Amino acid sequence: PEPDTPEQLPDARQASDDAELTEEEMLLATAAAESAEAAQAVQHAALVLRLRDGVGALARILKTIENFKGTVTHVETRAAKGAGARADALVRVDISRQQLLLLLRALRQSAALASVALLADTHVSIKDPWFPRHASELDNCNHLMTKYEPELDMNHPGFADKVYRERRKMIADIAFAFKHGDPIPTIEYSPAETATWRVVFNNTVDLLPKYACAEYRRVFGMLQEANIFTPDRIPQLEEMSSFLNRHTGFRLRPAAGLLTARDFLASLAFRIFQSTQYVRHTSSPHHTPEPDCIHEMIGHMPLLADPKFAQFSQEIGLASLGASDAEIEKLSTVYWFTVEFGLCKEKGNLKAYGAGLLSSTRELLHAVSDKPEHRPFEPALTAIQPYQDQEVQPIYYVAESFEDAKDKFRRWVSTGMSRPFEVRFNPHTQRIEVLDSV
Ligand code: HBI
Ligand code: NLE
Ligand code: FE
Repeated sequence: PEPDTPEQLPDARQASDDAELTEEEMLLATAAAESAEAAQAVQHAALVLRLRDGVGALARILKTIENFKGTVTHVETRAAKGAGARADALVRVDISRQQLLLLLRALRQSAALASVALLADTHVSIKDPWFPRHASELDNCNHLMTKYEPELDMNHPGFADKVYRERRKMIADIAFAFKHGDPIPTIEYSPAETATWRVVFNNTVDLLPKYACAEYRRVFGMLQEANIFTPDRIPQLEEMSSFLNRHTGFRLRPAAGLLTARDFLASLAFRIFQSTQYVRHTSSPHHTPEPDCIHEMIGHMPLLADPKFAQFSQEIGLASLGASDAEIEKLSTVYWFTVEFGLCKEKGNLKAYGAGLLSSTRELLHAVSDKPEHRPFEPALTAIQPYQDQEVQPIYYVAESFEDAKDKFRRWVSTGMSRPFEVRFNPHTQRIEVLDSV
C-alpha cells in the first residue's frame, strides 16, 4: 500500500476525521490554531521511522514528505535492533506545523512503518518524564494501591482474622526490604496455606486439558517434571524466578500487594514480574479479587516461560514507559483483558490464557460457559472497555493467538502513543535505551 493512500485499519482513529487526537497532535493543533502565521512558519522537525521491511520503502516515504511540502534535510538509516522492523530511519525535515500534523497522521497509517516518532528537538513538544532506565531503579517503583487489603477493607475475608493479618504483614515486609539483585527470601508456608494451594492446584490439573491453551499446558508439564509444581508444596519465588530466567529471561521480584499500574507495567519492560508472596485466605480458595502467590504461580508463571507470551508482556511494559496517565489507563485495560482474563481460540474451541482465569476455578468455568459475552480482541476497542475487579467478568476478549494479539497490539501502540521518543531494552546492560533527538 502507498503511504499516502492508507489502507483501512481496524483502529478507532481511522473511523472519522474528528476522532481523538494524541497529546502530541493536540499540541501541534493548538500551536497551529494560535495564529495562522505560526502554523505556516517552517520549522525543523526530526522523525524516527521504523521500517518494517527495510530501507526499500524509504523512497516512497520521502515522496510522501514532499507531498506535504516538507523539505528533507537529512536521512540516516541503520539496521533495527528490536523485533518488528528491519531498519530505523532518522529523517530531518523542514516543514510547517500545520503540514507536520497532517504528515504524521499519514505516516502513522502506513503499513510500511512499524512506528513513527517525532523527536523532542522540534520546539513542539518537549516532555521529559521520569521512568526507570535500569532494573535496579525498580526499587523505587513499588507504590502500593490501598485496595482490598485485609487491614483496611471490611469485605476482605482476612479483615477479622488477626493471625492472617499478622502473616500478611510479615510477608509484606520482605517485599518492602527487597533490593534488586537480592535473593528472594524463602517463606515457610504453613500446612493451612499449603492445603489452599493443593485445592487450587488439583483443580487446575483437572481442568487444564480441556480449558487451558496449548502453550500453558506445555510449560505446566515442564514445571511438573522439574518438580516445581506438585500438589504438596507451594513453589518458592526464587526457584520459579530461575526457571523463568532459563526459558525467557524473565525474573521475579517480591511485591507487597497491588502496585499502581504504572509501576507494575514498568517492571515488565525489564522482563521482571512483580509477584506477591502471601496466600489467599483459606475461606476463599476458588476466587479472590486480589493477586496472591497462588494466582502468580498457577496463573502467570507458566506463560511467562513461553517466549512469544513473554515478548507480548514485555511490549506492554515498554509501551508504558513515559506514557501519559490516560495511556497507562488504556494499557492496563488491555493488560487486564489479555494477560489477566484473555481467551483464545484453538481449533474452534475457547481456551484460557489469562492468569486470573487459570488461577480461579470458579472464573475459569464461568469464562468458557455461554453466560458471559465473548468479543474478538481489538486493542483500540478493548482499551476503552470499563471493567471491575471484584467479581467475575461479564465480558471476555478472544484472540486468535498470542502472535495475533501481539501484532494487533503493536500496531495499535505505534499509532496511538503520544511520547516523542522510542524506547528499547538492551538485554546485555539491562538498560532502557531512549532513541532521542540528535
Ligand atoms: N500489582 N502486584 C501486582 N500484581 C498485579 O497483577 C497487578 C498489580 N497492579 C496493577 C495490575 N496488576 C493490573 O491490573 C494492571 O493495572 C496493570
Ligand atoms: N481472581 C483471581 C484468582 O482468584 O486467582 C485473581 C485475580 C488477580 C487479578
Ligand atoms: Fe495477575
